[in-house]
Amino acid sequence: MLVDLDYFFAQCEELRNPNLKTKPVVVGVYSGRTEDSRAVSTANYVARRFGVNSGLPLHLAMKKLRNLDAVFLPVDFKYYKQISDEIMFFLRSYCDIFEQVGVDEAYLDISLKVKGNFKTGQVLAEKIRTEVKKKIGISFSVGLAPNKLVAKIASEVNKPDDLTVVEPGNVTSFLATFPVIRIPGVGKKTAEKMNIMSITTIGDLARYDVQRLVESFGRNMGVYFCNAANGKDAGPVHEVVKTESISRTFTMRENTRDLNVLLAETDHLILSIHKDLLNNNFIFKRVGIIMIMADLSTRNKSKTLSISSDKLFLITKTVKFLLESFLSESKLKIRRIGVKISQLIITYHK
Ligand code: TTP
Ligand code: MG
Repeated sequence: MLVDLDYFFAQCEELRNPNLKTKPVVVGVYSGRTEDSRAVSTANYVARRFGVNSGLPLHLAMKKLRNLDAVFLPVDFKYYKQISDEIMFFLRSYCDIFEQVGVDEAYLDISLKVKGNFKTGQVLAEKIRTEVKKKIGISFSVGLAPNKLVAKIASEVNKPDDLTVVEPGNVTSFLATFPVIRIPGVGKKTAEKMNIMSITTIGDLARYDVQRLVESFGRNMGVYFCNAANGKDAGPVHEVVKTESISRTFTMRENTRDLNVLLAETDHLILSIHKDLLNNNFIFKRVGIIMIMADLSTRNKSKTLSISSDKLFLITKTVKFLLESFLSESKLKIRRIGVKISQLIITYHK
């Protein structure tokens, strides 16, 4: 399930002042140095009927809503965050794996909970929507689908306050008629380029030769567009973990700059870290080394990988790379060495 809270900042304002519900409500933010550069952060659906959407310069919003008893409010993020936290806490209790992706958006993996049954999933989704509305007073839209990509697109179809279910057998027909811009990662420019190639709908894209897509958009994006258009997305719902990192350190028997001696010690540290990682179902994205030098100063070096992983060899390889480059930069001997992995994510779908 993808849950996206409806017109979130503005709905929060309506929650504390229900009189606003029937009026156009615009929450604005300072986007620059002068008053004139203020833009609409979000607007309720009453205001949207007059063409007022996120990003519109505030003075234009005012023009569009002149004489309509519209209400303009500043952003009170602290208050919105409080409401968001309350909802997210509640949503988390209803799923197997929870991944929050923004202040008003979260993926819920409910596969185990509903034993893969979409009808049961639909009942659960409706139950959650009703409960949140009753308990907290906020409405949201849900996309329920076999994977994150389709759930995201489905959540946008019947906004606000609705549930869209796409069962596995209906994925490609569901996607086919939407414009390509609905695919996450297809922006205005990419859509224009696709249109020139006679690709306007997701269906057109799904039928297009993947090799030609690769030629036009590069290997990664070409393959991604082809998969996405066919409703394929293997990305798991994963929880970003609060534990920032796992690290181990070791004091060298004697101060050294010998790469092989250092690698022999880091190998032990890495094995221990990796065991911890597997036991907790974590994957990591960043690998670092920590050195306490002979003069007791501390140095750090780290590298972010292109994808999250649980692979031992990636830690070993990165540590070696970091140590080599560190030794080429510093002349001092190392007294204590440490290895750290961070940007951890918990996953049950390895
Ligand atoms: P969205 O979920 O994109 O928008 P929304 O919740 O207001 O409306 P919808 O019913 O279509 O989901 O963004 C969530 C919040 O993030 C939104 O309430 C305000 C903020 N935001 C901005 O501040 N600026 C922006 O340009 C956008 C898109 C959102
Ligand atoms: Mg929203």
